[in-house]
Amino acid sequence: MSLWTPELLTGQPKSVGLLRNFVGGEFVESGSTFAKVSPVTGEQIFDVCEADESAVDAAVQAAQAALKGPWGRLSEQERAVVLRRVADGLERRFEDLVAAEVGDTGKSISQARTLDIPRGAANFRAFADFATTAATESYTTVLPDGRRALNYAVRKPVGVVAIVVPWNLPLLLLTWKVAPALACGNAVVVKPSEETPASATVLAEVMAEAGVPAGVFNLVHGFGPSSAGEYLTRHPSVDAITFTGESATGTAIAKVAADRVKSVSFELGGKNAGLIFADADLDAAVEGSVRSVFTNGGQVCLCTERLYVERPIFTEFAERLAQRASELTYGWPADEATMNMPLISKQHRDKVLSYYDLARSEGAEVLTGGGVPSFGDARDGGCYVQPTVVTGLPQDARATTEEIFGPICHIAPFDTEDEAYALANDSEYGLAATVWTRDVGRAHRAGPALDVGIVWINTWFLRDLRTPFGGMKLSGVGREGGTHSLSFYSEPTNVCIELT
Ligand code: NAD
Ligand code: 6OD
Repeated sequence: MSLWTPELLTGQPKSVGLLRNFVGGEFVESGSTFAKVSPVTGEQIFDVCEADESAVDAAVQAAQAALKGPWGRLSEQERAVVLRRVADGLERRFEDLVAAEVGDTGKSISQARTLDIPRGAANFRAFADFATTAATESYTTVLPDGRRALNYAVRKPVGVVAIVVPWNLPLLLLTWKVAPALACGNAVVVKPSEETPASATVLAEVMAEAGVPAGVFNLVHGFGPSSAGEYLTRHPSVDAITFTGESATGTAIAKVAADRVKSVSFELGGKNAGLIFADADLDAAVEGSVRSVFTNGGQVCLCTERLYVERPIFTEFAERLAQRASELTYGWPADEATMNMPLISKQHRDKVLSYYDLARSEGAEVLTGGGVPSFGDARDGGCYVQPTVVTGLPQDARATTEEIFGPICHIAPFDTEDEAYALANDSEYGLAATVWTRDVGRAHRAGPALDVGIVWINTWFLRDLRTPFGGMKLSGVGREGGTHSLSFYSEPTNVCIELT
């Protein structure tokens, strides 16, 4: 019987499925199991096999063995054919992936259908294309004595890549790294979040169905410290680590990686600013800010948690944003109209609620929200909080400087363009910013002025997969996307031939 039933959408499945690790092309049980509960109801939905140290070692060895087989000798075009089969498979298993993703996260079915799952397949198609069309460098050298040489770079796989990802956009963030890693000829061991083991498991099924050679894609479930995440990132045969998650976890992994000088790519936390100028289309700025603050329950690294609004429109903007936040509909995930989703876990809900309390104790005025909704049904056992808008905090309050990762933003006024950039840049993080203006000159000034990896003008979370993606300061190390991914997931070797 399939594990991926529509019952998962209710957070109340009749039976609890077992999710296994995928090593060397086989689903295997290993070590103990842990319970995965629904954030919608708090009821258990899966038993998950936690990979112990020997299971992680077996996965890394399977990946090493796969690199010695045909996979390592395929051309980019041949690997691209396999990647496109994976994309086809993801599209064929679309509804299973929706059930898996919604079951694990409680996000709305409409978001899973329009964002999370389509991006999984799109990542494989995009990187199949990039890898087959990307050029490498070539130079002709002429020395003073007249000798000439041709230099050209060949791109080789890095080897075994460890991929460790979080729970907020599970399939999207996982495939964003698996697709380029495979396109470049690597073998991977992936460790999804303990909170979201399901869509990674469907991806493993799709890999097998698509004929990806055994050992090229391996999946280990478990936690971070003293569990699968740590065993994987400190495994001596892992050649590179790509990680998305909290900045503090990035620091822990960086220390482990430094011991063996492993190459790392880190996509980390954010405390993103939105700047609303008085000349902006106010309707668009309000609706755009509703999206950028509250999408996915505020649990997107790119979400806006600090809004700065030019003083003449501050009061109107704040009132309209608070009104729209209070209107966002609750509902079950299977209801297309649902807009609010639960936070991922009780632990994360407690953290977010502690920031609601902290904001109040630091002197915030709560314009809307600030508490927990009540349903009178099974969702009262879940992890919901109210979308919240606050104002009145100083720039250095903890609630305005620390990443909360929930459906809350603080609004403050500004008077000049330079002040707006200074306020936005006054952060330890540097991931994303959004600017709302109709002034073309300002739109072009904002990019260079803001110390972040991505600046959106009059939009949010619109992504061309060829562009560099990553963060500055505590928000990350390196860039992925298009040729930037190819640079991380491959090693160039320069070949120099003297032309006699
Ligand atoms: P997290 O850092 O707690 O966990 C992420 C992953 O790392 C999980 O799989 C976890 O099991 C694993 N892990 C934890 N400790 C580890 C360790 N010591 N060694 C190895 N692995 C370890 O993050 P989270 O709570 O799952 O996700 C939320 C965070 O992710 C937020 O800070 C958010 O901003 C960030 N994020 C960043 C981006 C980006 O692109 N910059 C995207 C999504 C999420
Ligand atoms: O769009 C992407 O590729 C991407 N990496 C998004 C990250 C979202 C963070 O939660």
